[in-house]
Amino acid sequence: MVFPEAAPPEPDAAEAGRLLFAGEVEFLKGVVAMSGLPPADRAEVCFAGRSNVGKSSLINALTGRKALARASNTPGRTQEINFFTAADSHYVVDLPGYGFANAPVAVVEKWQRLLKQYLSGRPTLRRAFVLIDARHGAKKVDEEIMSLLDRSAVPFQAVMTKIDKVNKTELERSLAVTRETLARHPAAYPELVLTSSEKGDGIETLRAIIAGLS
Ligand SMILES: Nc1nc2c(ncn2[C@@H]2O[C@H](COP(=O)(O)OP(=O)(O)OP(=O)(O)O)[C@@H](O)[C@H]2O)c(=O)[nH]1
Ligand SMILES: [Mg+2]
Repeated sequence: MVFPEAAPPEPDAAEAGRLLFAGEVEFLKGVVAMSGLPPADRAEVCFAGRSNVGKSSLINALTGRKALARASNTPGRTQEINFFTAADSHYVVDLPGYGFANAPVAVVEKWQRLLKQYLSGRPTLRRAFVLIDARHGAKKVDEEIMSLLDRSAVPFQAVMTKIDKVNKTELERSLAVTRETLARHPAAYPELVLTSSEKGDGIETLRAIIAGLS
């Protein structure tokens, strides 16, 4: 099968992932312009996805802290590029959501521009995780981000979110749509991760994947 689910990590990889997030994970800063980025001095991963897809919740689940990255019911809540430090070795970055317009046009444009600058201009960005709601599968705006990542040569990996909200049939359907989309994108990593921040599915796998990127 193309784009199979990533296998659960081997014990060593799982332990490395656990350790990475077991210590202090701290909020470093929120960035509103490229000039505010911290020095590119360590491995970095970011979480991209439509507004409300569950980026902040996933970061909270990875760190085991409920309110580290702000998660809310209000789409468009995360409007800055938020940097978190994990074990002095990684930056974990929570991005503003895309594809949501309930904000002044000028504001939306400003943060979309920043998002694009960041995704295409960060040399230490090892992988972008592109989050896709398991209820919907990849949409046109997701594909736009994937194309930007292709052009910027940033490897990305699809992460299905909220799998606790769908049954098997619905999941299979959205996976099929997502796989079809991924197949058009050379920067797509060949495995995807199925997650639920609510129930914990896929969290150990994702921790191990991030720890493996250095
Ligand atoms: N059932 C369920 N709900 C989830 C899950 N992940 C996130 N949610 C809910 O989805 C909503 C949005 O989550 P956020 O983490 O704030 O989404 P976001 O992608 O950071 O949103 P923006 O910052 O606005 O782009 C919240 O109400 C979360 O509680 C999940 O795995 N399962
Ligand atoms: Mg958020």
